[in-house]
Amino acid sequence: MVRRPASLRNALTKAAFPKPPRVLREMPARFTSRLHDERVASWLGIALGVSVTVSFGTGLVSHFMQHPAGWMLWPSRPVNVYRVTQGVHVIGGLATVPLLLAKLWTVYPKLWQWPPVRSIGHGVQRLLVFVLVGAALFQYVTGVLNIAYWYVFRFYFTTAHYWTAYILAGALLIHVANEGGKARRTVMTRPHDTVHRRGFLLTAAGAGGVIVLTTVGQTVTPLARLAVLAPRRPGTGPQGVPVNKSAAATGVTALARDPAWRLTVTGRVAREVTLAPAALRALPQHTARLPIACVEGWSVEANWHGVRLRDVLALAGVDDDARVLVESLQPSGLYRTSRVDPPHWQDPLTLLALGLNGEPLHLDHGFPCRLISPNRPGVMQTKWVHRLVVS
Ligand SMILES: Nc1nc2c(c(=O)[nH]1)N[C@H]1C(S)=C(S)[C@@H](COP(=O)(O)O)O[C@H]1N2
Ligand SMILES: [Mo]
Repeated sequence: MVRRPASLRNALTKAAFPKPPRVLREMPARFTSRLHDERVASWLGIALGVSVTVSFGTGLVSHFMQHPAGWMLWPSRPVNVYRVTQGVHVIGGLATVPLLLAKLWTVYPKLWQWPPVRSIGHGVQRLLVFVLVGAALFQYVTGVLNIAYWYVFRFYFTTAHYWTAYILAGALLIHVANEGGKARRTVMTRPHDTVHRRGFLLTAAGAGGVIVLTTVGQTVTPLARLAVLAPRRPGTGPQGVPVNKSAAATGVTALARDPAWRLTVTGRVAREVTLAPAALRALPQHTARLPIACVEGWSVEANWHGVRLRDVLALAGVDDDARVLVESLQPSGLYRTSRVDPPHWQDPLTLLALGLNGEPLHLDHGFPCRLISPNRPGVMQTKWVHRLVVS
């Protein structure tokens, strides 16, 4: 701790904070539970530290898969990487909420300490704790609201959640540097009292476990029936696959049903190609069993039927290192296009799907044609495709 000259300390405590207000003088009497204690706070802190670190790592994967820097080439295999990292991110994050609440409850008497600031060092430390708590609450609250489609916030979720993650990670790092040693020593020594910490900690962990059990079915299909808290479940929606954005919601219905629909390949190509539905069906047809893995944590595996993207690009004669922008009929919206890099478009499992689970593609799943590719966020599995622009 930073030591200040006694005169400055006295000035801070005596002059600035002469006497605590009455509510604060009476407050400590209300914190009767012995669970507001160092050991409980330490265990919860360690669990939160691990969980936030995992969320940060999986969150970065999610961000850079969706917004790859120019030099980043994500592999297309194993097909389920994104499904697993994003499932861990969302379900792990949900399970952490009770731990965070338990931790805040445990330490909240410290909020009322008097004087609020004892020295400059103490003031900086407290400020960092406020940043830590604020960033953590922001991440968990916006995360939960986002998967519940409750967009009460005015800002764009993805950007805010991404940048706040760095604030949270930085504040956590400093917090671990300040308190980590103390927490480690605390949990390493044996307690000699009769405080019932174990019951409290197990309750918080159990609440997290219940959340996992009631949401994991949104991505682990055999547990779908347990997924009572999950916003999306396998088996719901047309052709057994949930729909996020319907054709009606995006205003593509008329365009998608237009008999004049054609798929065109343009940009840096040897020859432009225009394919009618019959021409697409005349190309070699393939089936790929691949998941739709939404950023919101749900995922569903399905059988997709259609033509290989690489076969279509070969007709136009594209370079091996080409990048392809897949464009939707959708007139506007963030997810009307997606970029497909060589590892993905060269993968034989990457299809322009014309069918799903043995039937022609449903309008809400992207009829007449949608992209489906392994190890890729759901938002990049573009529906109602009509143009491939090569660069
Ligand atoms: N054109 C277009 N494609 C899109 C979207 C969209 O809004 N517009 N949503 C994406 C999202 S967020 C997901 S999770 C998947 C969902 O696919 P599904 O509706 O076939 O299940 O489609 C993706 N493709
Ligand atoms: Mo999604």
